[in-house]
Amino acid sequence: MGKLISKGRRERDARVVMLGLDFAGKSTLLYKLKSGRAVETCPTVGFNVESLQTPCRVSFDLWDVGGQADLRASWPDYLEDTSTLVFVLDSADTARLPQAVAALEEALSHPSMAGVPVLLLANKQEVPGALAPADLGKRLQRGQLAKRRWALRGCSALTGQGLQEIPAILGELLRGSRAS
Ligand code: G3D
Repeated sequence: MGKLISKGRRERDARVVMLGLDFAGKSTLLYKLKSGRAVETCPTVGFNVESLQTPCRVSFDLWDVGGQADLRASWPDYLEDTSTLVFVLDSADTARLPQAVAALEEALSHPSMAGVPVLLLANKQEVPGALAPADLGKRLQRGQLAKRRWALRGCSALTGQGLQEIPAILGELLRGSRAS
């Protein structure tokens, strides 16, 4: 399936895959980054994909892959040829944080993810009581993260807080992954 998914993609485009548990805000982020608007979403069965650009005009396809428990088994199909992984965390859902951290660790253990940089997005920062990125960072496992470049940023797909800098951060991570 991974080969099928990557077939036909323009050579110059990098492939950025966005994962995270269901309800973390991936689809909302994708469409807010694309259009600047928060759109109403429904649970993603399969994937959504949009082409975006970094400030240095590097084009990349951002894949939003469904995160419900039964869909997570298909995550490895999307990981082949990934230039950078974006992993979205729901900062307001502390109850499911261990599950999210375990899912991240499992995705990063996939053989095709060796050395692939990661942008962790601590979404829903505007929700009262949401974990701040620094506190969330303390709860991450350092196993797979220690083996690659990674960045952690807080954001809100609903209000747009922290989204402006995401293309630039992805550009940096993509430049690094292309150089290595
Ligand atoms: P997913 O693609 O990761 O499964 P969605 O998540 O993008 O479908 O979002 C799940 C729900 O979280 C949606 O609410 C969406 O509006 C909400 N959401 C996404 N980002 C934010 C955010 O930054 N802050 C807040 N408060 N909510 C957010 P509904 O109610 O439409 O299901």
